[in-house]
Amino acid sequence: MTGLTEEQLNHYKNKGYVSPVSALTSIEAKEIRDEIEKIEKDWPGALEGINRNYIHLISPIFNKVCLNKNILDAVESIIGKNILICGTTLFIKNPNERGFVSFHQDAKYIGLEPHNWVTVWVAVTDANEKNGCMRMLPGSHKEDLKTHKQKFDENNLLTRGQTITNVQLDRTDPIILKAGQVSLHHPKIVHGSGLNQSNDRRIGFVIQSYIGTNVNQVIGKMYVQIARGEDKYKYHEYSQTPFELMGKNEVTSQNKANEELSKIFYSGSKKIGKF
Ligand SMILES: O=C(O)CCC(=O)C(=O)O
Repeated sequence: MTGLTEEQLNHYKNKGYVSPVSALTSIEAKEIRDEIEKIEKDWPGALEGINRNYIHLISPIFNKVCLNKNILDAVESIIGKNILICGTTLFIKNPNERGFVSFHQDAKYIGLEPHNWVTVWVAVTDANEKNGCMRMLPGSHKEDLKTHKQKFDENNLLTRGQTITNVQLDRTDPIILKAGQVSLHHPKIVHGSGLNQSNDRRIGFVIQSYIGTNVNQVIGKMYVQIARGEDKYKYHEYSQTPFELMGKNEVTSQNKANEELSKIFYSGSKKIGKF
């Protein structure tokens, strides 16, 4: 295992994120983009709303990304050798839309305890300040979970539009990535992203998240796959590896997982958002 260098690991421990980490080639990143754009063309709506989640269950190409050795080595440096994939999400910002992500902490509503998990953001396209890359508030992962306002803004790419207010932009670090590079962030780090002001799409394929096998789901039920090591705890349901793009079994398996995910996302909320 290669994994993160000591410097990268210290950065993660001190700041709550590490970036950029080399993972895929630009050709592999383009393969993901092509797969996304093929699905959008051949199955309109198939990646929208709740269906932007668990997309590694409907495509062998997306599934392969989750098993990428460079990514898993980096993840292993943080959470140890017994690793489950417990979700994927697409964060797409098209140039003509007003999509943004309010500042939030991932651990707030997801019910994964303890916090032995990490999120990997795979740059499918380049991500930079012009096209609305993520911004991290360094060190904020050391603080408690904060109050989030549930705003449900139409252009917010988060489920409830959950927002931590009064985050000073000039105290945040931009996560600038080339297509194929990844960043890794801690469950409690405060992060968000602004508008895409470029004339191309900004696409993030987010493995949300890799969890240690010792991590339970305290709100609902989650579908996982083993990425590395051994699962002695068996806390979760297992989903099948996809063999065929958008096959019947693959779509059924995604739908089942998303039905449960939706219950977790909106647990205790009076309103249901569009994702
Ligand atoms: O893609 C973005 O801009 C935000 C993604 C995000 O919040 C996350 O990966 O946790």
